[in-house]
Amino acid sequence: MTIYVKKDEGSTEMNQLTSLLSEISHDHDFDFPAELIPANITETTLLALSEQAKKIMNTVIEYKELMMMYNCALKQIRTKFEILDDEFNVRYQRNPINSINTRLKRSASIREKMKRNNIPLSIENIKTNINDVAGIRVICPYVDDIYSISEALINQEDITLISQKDYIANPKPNGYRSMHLIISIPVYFADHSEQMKIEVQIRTIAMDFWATLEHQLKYKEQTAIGESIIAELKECADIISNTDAKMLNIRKEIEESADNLTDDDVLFEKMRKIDSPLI
Ligand code: 0O2
Repeated sequence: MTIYVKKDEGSTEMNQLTSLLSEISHDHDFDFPAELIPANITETTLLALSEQAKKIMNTVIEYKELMMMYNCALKQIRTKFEILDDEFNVRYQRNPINSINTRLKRSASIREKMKRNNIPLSIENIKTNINDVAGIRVICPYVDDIYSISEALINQEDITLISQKDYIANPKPNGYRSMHLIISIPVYFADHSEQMKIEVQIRTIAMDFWATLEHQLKYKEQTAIGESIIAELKECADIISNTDAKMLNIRKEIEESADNLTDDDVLFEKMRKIDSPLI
């Protein structure tokens, strides 16, 4: 954005405008060359410019605040998953979470999505209509971990489940598999609390491997993907799904053979795996 400002010591409105625009340019990377505007510009135009600048600055500040709130919501949900992982680890001696990634949707993607869905661009509309401004992806070793982790999350008192799509039980036609939840979580600030929506994607390492490569192939290459490649990708997704099922069976077989251990063996094994003091 380029705004030209008249340096006129006599006009209060002008001084306010100048400082307002300076603030915007310093804080928010606006392109603001402090140059003179033509001397014949009217006070009415300057006032209108000033009002416009105030509106822009207010929107920028509101947007920044909104992103800060989504970021806080992400910190909170990440902690919830980390706690579940710690608890499962102590109870069952293995981690049901392999890794966690969070992201805030880029402003260009938000704008593009709103345009695509014919939603007028406003802070309120972002909050109401875009469910994936804040996104968290949780990667699990095994398929049953996905269900344990999502159930444990949904059952928490402060979590409101807005929608759930089980693309594992019902994969997308292209082979995409993942558990998708849209949840809302209260976030507490200095003087108020706010319900913030988050998109949660939970999938296995294998599902994530496929989805990451498929996403790159789909979006990085400019040319449309042909039918045969779509079929090959689907085949890979199905092979990966079979492998996931086999790996889960192997784990269960090992766990079943461990059932023959005596109580003392189990206790010894648990103690062996706890490599740090409990308290
Ligand atoms: P990004 O960059 O990951 O955010 P929505 O468009 O979100 O309002 P939709 O399509 O019903 O509504 O949502 P869905 O089905 O829950 O999918 C949303 C997200 O899941 C996508 O976000 C992708 O991250 C992922 N996803 C869904 N389908 C596929 C797929 O076929 N392949 C891959 N690799 N990922 C998929 P975005 O916004 O598309 O992208």
